Amino acid sequence: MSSDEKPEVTSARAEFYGRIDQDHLTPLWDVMKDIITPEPKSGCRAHLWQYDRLRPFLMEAGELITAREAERRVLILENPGLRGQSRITTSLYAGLQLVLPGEVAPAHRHSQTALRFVLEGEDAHTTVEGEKTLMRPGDFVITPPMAWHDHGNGSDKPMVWLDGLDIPMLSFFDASFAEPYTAEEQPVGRNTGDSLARYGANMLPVDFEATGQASPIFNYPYARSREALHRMARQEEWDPCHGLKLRYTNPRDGGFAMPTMATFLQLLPKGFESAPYRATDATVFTVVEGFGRSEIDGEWFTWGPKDIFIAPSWKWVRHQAGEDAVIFSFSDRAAQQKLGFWREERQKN
Ligand code: 1HN
Repeated sequence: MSSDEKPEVTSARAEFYGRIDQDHLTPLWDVMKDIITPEPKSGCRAHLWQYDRLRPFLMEAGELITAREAERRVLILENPGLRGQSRITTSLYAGLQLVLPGEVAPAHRHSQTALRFVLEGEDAHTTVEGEKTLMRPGDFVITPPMAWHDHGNGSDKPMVWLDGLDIPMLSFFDASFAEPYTAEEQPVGRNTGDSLARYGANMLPVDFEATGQASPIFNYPYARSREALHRMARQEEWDPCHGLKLRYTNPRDGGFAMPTMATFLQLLPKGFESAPYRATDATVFTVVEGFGRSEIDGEWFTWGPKDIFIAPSWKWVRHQAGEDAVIFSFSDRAAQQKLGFWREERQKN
């Protein structure tokens, strides 16, 4: 576009703008430079939350309110540039959820897609559409749109996971629907592990027909994903920007596991220094193993296990691993690629 300047507001123009304003009209030439920017311009800021700082607040919340009363006992991670909007990035919601031993988070369903990434605890469960899965640290669990889901903790330790939902996207489209189930827990009609056996062995039932766009696998266990990365690492072939990075897929078509959100697991070997990278999908990272630091939009963030950090859209990111590190991440890349405007750029190291 021609220049950064807006056309001058002469008194005749101002008088005209005032008159058409009453008819709910406004001149494009006065706002065009603000709405069609040459590059992404976002309120979303780079930020890191240290798990050690968050955990005591979460446990305190555990004493203040039950999972039953809260429905979901979650502390929302609000981007410092987007306070009050329940957003971790412009298009995504994230929070830390606590389920204490003996608790139930009651069954409900909604049009938003949810992902869980387990940070702490062992063998608490979530039930999705009649199948219960036990969760362990590093497991990536999906709740598809309008799927009934409830959580419970039959173990003797608190369970904490990172929730990621496409709430701001559904709000943008005014497409939010939600309803409670008629009981606290839905009936379990399938065996634990059934969907992983059926859809997660690089095979599909011979006459498989997909219902909905989300993956029919709803727990991608960390043990398997980690094994894949560590085995691949022996080959010593690193992507300059990502180290080794795998995306979670839907076995139906090899696409992302969820329709709106993309999820990834990457390994950065000890001493690795990635080349600067940027993309239009603002990304939420959480560290599973290892220590390191990342430079995002010119600022360094030092991270360790369970820390959560944000890379906003189109800001340069580079990582340095102090020891072998495994990092989970999610973004709206699945939606952006379907709609055809996702973009990335790499720098040479
Ligand atoms: C939800 O259903 C869960 O099921 C977590 O655990 C967080 C945030 C907003 C709306 C629904 C869950 C949520 C949520």
